[in-house]
Amino acid sequence: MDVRAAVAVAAGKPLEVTTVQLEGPRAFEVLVEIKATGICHTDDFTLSGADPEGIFPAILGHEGAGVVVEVGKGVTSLKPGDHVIPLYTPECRECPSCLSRKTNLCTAIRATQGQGVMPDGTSRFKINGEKVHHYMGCSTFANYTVLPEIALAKVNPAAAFDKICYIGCGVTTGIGAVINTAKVEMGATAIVFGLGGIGLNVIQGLRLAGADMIIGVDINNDKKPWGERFGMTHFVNPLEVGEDLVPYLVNLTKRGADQIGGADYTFDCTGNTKVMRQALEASHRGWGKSVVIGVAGAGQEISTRPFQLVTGRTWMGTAFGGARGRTDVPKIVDWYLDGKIEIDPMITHVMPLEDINKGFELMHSGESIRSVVVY
Ligand code: NAD
Ligand code: AHE
Ligand code: ZN
Repeated sequence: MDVRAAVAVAAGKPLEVTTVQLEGPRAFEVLVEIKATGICHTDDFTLSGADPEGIFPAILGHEGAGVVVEVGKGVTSLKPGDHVIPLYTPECRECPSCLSRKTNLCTAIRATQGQGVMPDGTSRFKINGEKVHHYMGCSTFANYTVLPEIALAKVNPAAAFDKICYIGCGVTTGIGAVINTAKVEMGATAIVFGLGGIGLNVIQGLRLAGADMIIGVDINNDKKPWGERFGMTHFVNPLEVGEDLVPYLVNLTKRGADQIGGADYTFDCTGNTKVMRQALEASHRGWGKSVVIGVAGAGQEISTRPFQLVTGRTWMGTAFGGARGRTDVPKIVDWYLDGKIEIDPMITHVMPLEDINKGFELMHSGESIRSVVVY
């Protein structure tokens, strides 16, 4: 069938909105009509050429929501009409990783996902007979796409697609980093570096977990009211502190009898490796946990003095907030429907597919929190 898609033709070039041919679902695959998709910084990262796994041409997008149209042979858990959220971290419930109960990083189809193809090694997308790659197993910048059954979470049909698409990455990543990865407890102190589409969800996750002191750090002062809106208690602009950021933050987190300072939990939501180091070193001696969420480009590395770890800090990372998609995503949709978490105010811009490049511009200028494309 012919579908409308925004195609990433080459690194650093704007997406081209055009007609693409999509083959129907093969065995254990599902055809989904995508109704809405968010634009995440990771889409921009791959489009920029910084992603070692970036392949062109490809149909990017991994933060979608839609409806099942057709199921391939062998599909048992979904049927036409079901509302679904695509999962770039699938949940097969059979691979050693899923069975370990120690990680959400299902390995059933990760290799082919990274190669931009379906699990059988082929692509369902073509333009005039030429192969176009899938992206993160999702390709939500197309109004129809094909995904493996294990990469779809069935969700409550009462929820609006143009809001819950954000649960497909940003919301789950931010809240999950707090609850699943860091396991933040009531009364904790925390520092969130980068108050964009992910960082604000870390902040609302911290509020949900009952953290006392939630410090937001961003080089853009416009993010201050945004952080406050979701539970931030203090804001720091590194460009304005007038001294080294780490000692400044350590000093800020000194409380009562504890004059050592440093936050119980810190989160990098920037993808900047220098910020990742600051986040680790601003965590508390003896027990601080620092979670890397941001994605850094090919060739970039993190470093610190090993003494930072010898003295009890833990450096950890999270993908999709440690969430097991088919199990956890439907619950997060219900949290949204029950008013337990907020999504609507973070969706600052909505646009048709034709204007998708505008969504990337709004991200670059720092004007948007999340742009959502509606089909
Ligand atoms: P975003 O562009 O919406 O937000 C980034 C924020 O960081 C902006 O507010 C920006 O002003 C701020 N910032 C930039 N440099 C800074 C600095 N030096 N100090 C402090 N703040 C700074 O991006 P996003 O969608 O929130 O994504 C954030 C990062 O998380 C990206 O690297 C993205 O690829 C990654 N990500 C990771 C996962 C995961 O599963 N690990 C999931 C989604 C996104
Ligand atoms: N392809 C990149 C890594 C990109 C990356 O880390 N992706 C995150 C999700 S970001 C969503 O916005 C992730 O899930 N990682 C785990 C995985 O298996 O990809 C690279 O550096 O090669
Ligand atoms: Zn994302």
